[in-house]
Amino acid sequence: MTQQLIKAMTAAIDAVHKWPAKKVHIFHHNDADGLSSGAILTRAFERRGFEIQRLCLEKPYPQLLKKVFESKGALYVFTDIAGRIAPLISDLNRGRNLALILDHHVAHPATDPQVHNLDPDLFGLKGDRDISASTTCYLFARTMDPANVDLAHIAAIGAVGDGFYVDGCLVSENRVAALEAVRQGKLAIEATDTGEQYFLKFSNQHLLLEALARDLDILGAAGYLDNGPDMGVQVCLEGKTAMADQMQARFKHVQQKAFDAEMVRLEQGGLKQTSHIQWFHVHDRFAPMGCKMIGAFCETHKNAAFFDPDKYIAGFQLIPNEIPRYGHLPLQAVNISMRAPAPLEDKIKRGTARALNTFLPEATDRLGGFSDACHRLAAATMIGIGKEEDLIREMNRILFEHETASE
Ligand SMILES: [Mn+2]
Repeated sequence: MTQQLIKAMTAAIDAVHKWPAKKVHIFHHNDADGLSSGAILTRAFERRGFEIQRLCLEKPYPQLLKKVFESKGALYVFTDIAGRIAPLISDLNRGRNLALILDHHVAHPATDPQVHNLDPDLFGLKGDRDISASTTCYLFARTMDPANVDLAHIAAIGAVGDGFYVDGCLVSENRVAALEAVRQGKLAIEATDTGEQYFLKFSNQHLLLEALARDLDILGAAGYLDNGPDMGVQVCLEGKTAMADQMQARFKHVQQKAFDAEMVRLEQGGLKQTSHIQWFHVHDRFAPMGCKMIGAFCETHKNAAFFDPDKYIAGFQLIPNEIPRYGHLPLQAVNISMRAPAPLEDKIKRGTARALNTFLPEATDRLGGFSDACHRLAAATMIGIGKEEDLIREMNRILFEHETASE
């Protein structure tokens, strides 16, 4: 499995070396895994003498990809995003640019020979257990140059950030990378009652990896439009600094204030009830934070007393029409994020209620929206502004059809 992946990586690296461009555009996600992936690729390509242009994305917006792939001769690398949409990227590219995808989400093969989808999901590895995007990037970097083995500890940051453990421990390729970092004296593993804890040892710092990953999530998400992602990448490469701590505290404060205000609003009747779904819209009240804040809000507060425990929760947030470092992008879209209160979550796990990924993407498709990563208990998609109520109605329709069909 891993052998096949390394073979495909070797072919992609050959293509990179034959490609005339000496500038690489790295598109990475904004959570701890995406930031550490961006950091590993930055270092690996820098060492090969490439000029680096990093773009941090909350989602791989088709509108953005369309513009990006209008160019010719460019070198693009996507990480922690885009594995699933390799066919779309292939259609947009049509041989004009060289594109590499180092994601670990469920993937589809590329259909353009100039698009190399190196998502381990296509090589028999499980992205929600065996390998994070950061570990995928680490394998890629090591294949490019064995000297990049010194980036193993950064792979561990992303693996812990995504939080995929078996019995509380990193496994498979994630574990191999973590043990390599231990061998180099950059990581310490301590056994606990429930598994393991991981500590990162930068020159004079001893950081609990889980806490570092949560800090990176805040830098990347709450600080998305305010240079948080670049600071996150820097922290991955060089460790924490007073400036990083200050920035993170500032973003956390903004987030807390916005979340508290929204809770008051919902308690005072801001929540709309429908047959199966309770929903609300924060419009631009979470600005200037990124559009994934609505997911963080739903996740944090899904068990609040005012939510009906038997209904799905849906929150909408306007997506900013701006991509940091790229500029204006008229998306005119809203992000919807969904969760379930604990009692409904239990029913989904037992199979007596429908999982979010069985109806949100379908309803989104019917309205011409865009879905990327949807899971059973957490899901998000995007649709055009003004279609919010239609989307709720469409989902209720699917859920109702299911009910009557199973009666
Ligand atoms: Mn990831």
